[in-house]
Amino acid sequence: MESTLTARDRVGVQDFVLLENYTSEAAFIENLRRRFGEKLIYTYIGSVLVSVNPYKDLEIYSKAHMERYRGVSFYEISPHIYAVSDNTYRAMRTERRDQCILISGESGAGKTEASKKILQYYATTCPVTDHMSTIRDRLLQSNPVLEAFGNAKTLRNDNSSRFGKYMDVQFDFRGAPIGGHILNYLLEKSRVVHQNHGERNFHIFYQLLEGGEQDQLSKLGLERNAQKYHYLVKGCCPRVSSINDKSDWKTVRKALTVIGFHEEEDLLNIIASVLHLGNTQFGEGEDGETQITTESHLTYLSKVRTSNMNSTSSHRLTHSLILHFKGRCPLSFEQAVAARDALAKAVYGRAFTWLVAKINQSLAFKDEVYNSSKGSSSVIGLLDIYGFEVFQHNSFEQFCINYCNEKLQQLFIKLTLKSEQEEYEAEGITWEPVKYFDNKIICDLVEEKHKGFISILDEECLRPGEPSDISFLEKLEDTLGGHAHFVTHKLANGKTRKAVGREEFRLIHYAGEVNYTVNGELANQSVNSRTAGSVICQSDNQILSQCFHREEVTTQKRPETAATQFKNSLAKLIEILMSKEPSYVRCIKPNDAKQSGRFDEALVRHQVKYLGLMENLRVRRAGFAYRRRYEAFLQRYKSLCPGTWPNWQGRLADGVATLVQHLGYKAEEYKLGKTKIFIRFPKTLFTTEDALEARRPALALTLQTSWRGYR
Ligand code: AOV
Ligand code: MG
Repeated sequence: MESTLTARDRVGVQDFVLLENYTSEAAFIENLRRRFGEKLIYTYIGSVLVSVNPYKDLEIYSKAHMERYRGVSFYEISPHIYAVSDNTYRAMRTERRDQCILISGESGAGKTEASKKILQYYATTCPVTDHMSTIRDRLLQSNPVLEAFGNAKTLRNDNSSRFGKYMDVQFDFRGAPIGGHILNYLLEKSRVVHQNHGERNFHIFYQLLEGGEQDQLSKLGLERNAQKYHYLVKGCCPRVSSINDKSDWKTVRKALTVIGFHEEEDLLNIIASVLHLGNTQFGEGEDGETQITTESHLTYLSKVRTSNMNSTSSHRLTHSLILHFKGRCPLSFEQAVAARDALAKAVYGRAFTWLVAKINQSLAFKDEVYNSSKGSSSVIGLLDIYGFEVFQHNSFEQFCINYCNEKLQQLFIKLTLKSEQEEYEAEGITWEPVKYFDNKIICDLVEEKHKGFISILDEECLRPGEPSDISFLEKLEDTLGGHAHFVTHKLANGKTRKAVGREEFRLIHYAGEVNYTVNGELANQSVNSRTAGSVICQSDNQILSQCFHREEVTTQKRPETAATQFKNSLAKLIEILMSKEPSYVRCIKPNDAKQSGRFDEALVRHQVKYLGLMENLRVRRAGFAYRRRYEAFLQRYKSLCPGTWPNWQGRLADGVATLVQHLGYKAEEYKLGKTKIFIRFPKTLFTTEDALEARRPALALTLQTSWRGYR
């Protein structure tokens, strides 16, 4: 095939493995910067794709581009997310092994965009029959729906995913998409009731208010003005220039139709009820008791919550808000506010989970329809999960997110080393151990039985008496004091540079140090607000009554803490990923201003560090920089040796041996495996390339491979 590479495509090296000075972080970043300057946002580390967010529409995602990457190997064409998509797809088809693509990077780095591009690639290039097109459309349309409910404008990203997502796409034996399944992780529920300055609540609220029809809004008791709702004004940011809520609303409505969604009215009721809840205010009654002072909202709340609600249940909801469920003692003003917010968060969170379940039903592989493909399907999983996060104040949510990243890093180390080792073994080449930082010690610190962070948290939550955030912190100090990755105010003894507050603990993550506040840690752990749940499960609203099961709110069994739940779901995720063959996309954000063309070196350096890219490169380069199958190597260089030109007739391995001997390769420069040649230093390869170019200058630019461009 003709070369698809132009001179511009060859700026820098397109695979870091071929960097001469591969241990130098400066050289690494310089290569990224040079390529980024030429709008070359993709670069490999072996088969890992590094992507730098261009913050502008590059014209590299057309159907024609997709076609160019079909069936083409990594080395023949410039790096691209489509190359990863295609290679993964082909590996699934030829090896019949489930695959997964793990996308990581910090907020705004381009993970979600990458996952959408992969999905679009499959939707466009995979074969489809008529009824399969339904599934294909549903797979694509699940995105706008989930983004409306699970994404929000943050300071870092105008369309930030506030939940983790793992999506399986299932293919039949012909390679056509036939189904899908989504797992969602840890929605940032606190956003429902509070947003930081400059941030918004979830998109859907603004979409409904902007785009909903007038009579629809009246029915829900809503005004077309986000400013009127307490839950929408905390961030002082009702509008975002890059977002058109009105047209997004249309997109979401259409997507819901494609997905085959019939409970729209109930769903709108829930969105509205959260807004009404937020506007429910409390005051003091004559006897000093807490009262609801905004009856009108409560009326709407009860109206929208259940279509034919009787006055008793309305009354009960009122009471559930202002009275303790169990003890029936009146709540203080603050407690009433907290109960209200907890209810709003619970309702929204459950509705989101329900929505995912609903989408899953619609994506489910239906055996009876696709009888022909029974039993022989394979899966590609896409993981788009929050990256490592460090804020001024970090709480339970950041803790979970960063713990998740520790686990994924651990998986990455294990799998990368494993696959390197396996390749060496398969090729009969001695494995040389690699030095790297194993973050298992931090994972253990968090999750070890009895003496890990989560165990201690569980214990403290269950303990009779008056467990508090501070008693929890003391317990942590007792158990974890002396651990190299755990620091508190008391344990620090002035040894660290950055101060640790009295209500904080610090974890030294593989990616950096983070201080977490324990303020509210214990309160965060109760996963269901039983008080309100008991009323809600009687609701006529189909969605809510399905979300809050009666048994759950009446059961005496202590529910799992949020931390334990998260740990368990993460363990399941890791298990799923371990059973598949992984590919990796590492996303980098070039600047904090969301601007195109700006490359902030310090910011990039930081990400290179905590994405573990240098570590990754070191592992990949540990033994041999380059490896190539015998036939490909011979095909390319046979003209350099009279013995192999024009055609080698014997065994391929012998041909390659003859060739490299003639080229003067020294013994320490290469090894011959069973099917591949392994070359230790890029320089060896470059010298050979120079020889080739000297011999065939005219051909050099049209060659099918691009090794020249690596410099
Ligand atoms: P994220 O998923 O990694 O952040 P996104 O995928 O939402 O980040 O990307 C953020 C924004 O960057 C997008 O809305 C686009 O404007 C732009 N962008 C990203 N990738 C590309 C690309 N390949 N081409 C053009 N623009 C792009 V978060 O969800 O916040 O962690 O929680
Ligand atoms: Mg995202």
